Amino acid sequence: MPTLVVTHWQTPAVVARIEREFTPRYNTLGRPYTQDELLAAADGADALFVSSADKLDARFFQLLPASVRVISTFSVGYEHVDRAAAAAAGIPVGYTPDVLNDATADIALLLLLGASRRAFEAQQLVRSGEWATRGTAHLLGWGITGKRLGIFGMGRIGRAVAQRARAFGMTIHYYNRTQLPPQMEEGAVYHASAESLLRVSDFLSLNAPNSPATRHFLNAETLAMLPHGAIVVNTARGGLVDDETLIAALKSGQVAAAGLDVFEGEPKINPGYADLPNTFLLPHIGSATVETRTAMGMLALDNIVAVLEGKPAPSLLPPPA
Ligand code: 8YV
Repeated sequence: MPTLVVTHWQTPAVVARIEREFTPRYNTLGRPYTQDELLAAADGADALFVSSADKLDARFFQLLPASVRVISTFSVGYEHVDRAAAAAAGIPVGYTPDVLNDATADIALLLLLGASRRAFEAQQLVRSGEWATRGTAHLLGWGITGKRLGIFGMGRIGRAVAQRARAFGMTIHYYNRTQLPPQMEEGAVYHASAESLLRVSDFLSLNAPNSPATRHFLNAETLAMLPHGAIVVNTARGGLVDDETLIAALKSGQVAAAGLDVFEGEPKINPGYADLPNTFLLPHIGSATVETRTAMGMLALDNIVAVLEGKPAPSLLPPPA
């Protein structure tokens, strides 16, 4: 059986398959491998099952043992993989698109509602025992029905967010590099520029990948384009947001509330977020359901098995631009 390095925890169903089909080498350190530890573990292995915590840069592919024939990452995001270096080394890299669309879009709606209905403050009131009166002035939030939701990045997850938000009576606007065909837009209003989208976004959902083009997309200049009192949610990557400027906007009221599942530099987050009452914060759990994590693990393994058997793999990373 081929030897597989597994760098992170997997669900019991995925582990059972690994045990059936591979000779596994598990990371038992209780933390991600350093790059050198991963390279050492890869020595003599046929395949690597990694995650976004593993940095697969040019150095990694230069030093990768020749035994390794395929790598698959347990993520849809692939900013941790240098695709040009992988291609130069002749190593196919699989990833896990699609299977996490619904789970991640669910979390976007949880953030949207959690932020707009002030769920953090409400939880605190109940749990602290300070909820003493049946006051009608308590914790007034902002309704979502009839509001405009701007979606920055109308890919698979963005469209799943749109589908859910429509059911809440929101009007969907979006910016994407290319306009979608009408059957995929389902009535959503296309904006050819991000600025135009921002100007109408009562609510803004970030759903674009992290790249040099999207880094710090949300900054002092773009936050000022939002309608005053907008609500921002992010299930994509923390790198899309310039934290200090969002925190300033949350303090000034330009942004009424933010729901964030992802953070630049996570798991260390800018402490300014935790000090604010108008943030609803989650620890990157967009894909964290048993069903989704199992589906991601199975897809990652499907990629590995296909390449090892010389068959077409279901989801390899697109070639570098
Ligand atoms: C995972 C993710 O939590 O798929 C992605 O890109 O960010 C999440 O689904 C993460 O990759 C697990 O390491």
